[in-house]
Amino acid sequence: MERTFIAIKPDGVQRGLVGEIIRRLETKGFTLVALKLLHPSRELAEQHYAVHKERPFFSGLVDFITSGPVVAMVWQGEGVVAASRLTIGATNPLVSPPGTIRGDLGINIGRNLIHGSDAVETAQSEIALWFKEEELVSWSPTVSPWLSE
Ligand code: IDP
Repeated sequence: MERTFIAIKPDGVQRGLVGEIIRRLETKGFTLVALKLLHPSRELAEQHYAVHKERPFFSGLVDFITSGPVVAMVWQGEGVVAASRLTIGATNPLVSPPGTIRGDLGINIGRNLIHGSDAVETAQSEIALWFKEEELVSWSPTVSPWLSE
């Protein structure tokens, strides 16, 4: 079953939106398989956003992600990588449609609340970066027959 890495950024934690964001992912039908609260190191943040290291916003982004606690999670489900990106919404909350997490709750591109892996391969490397194998819990919700055919 497909898995993705999702993180509630420091603005989401500071604004008290952890419960609301997790509720949206749970009610969509994704399965939570790992969760922890941590204050990311600069090294972890730089590795996570390595693809953006030449961009002008890189150091501000690393400052922001390391500015407070982050909720790191792994979610599982059919097509969860692409489907959770739809639930999360566009990178810029100002143009993210209502109904999406960023559209309903986000402020602007530099304070967009949440990260979600953009592809299956990225998800695998981000999960390995943020979690140890033994932190992932394999389980099947008892509602599974009602979640997929
Ligand atoms: P994504 O988070 O929707 O996948 P990416 O383009 O991968 O978007 O960018 C990663 C993160 O970098 C964004 O979520 C946002 O926090 C930040 N970011 C992207 N573009 C800008 C920008 O132009 N200014 C400030 N921050 C940016």
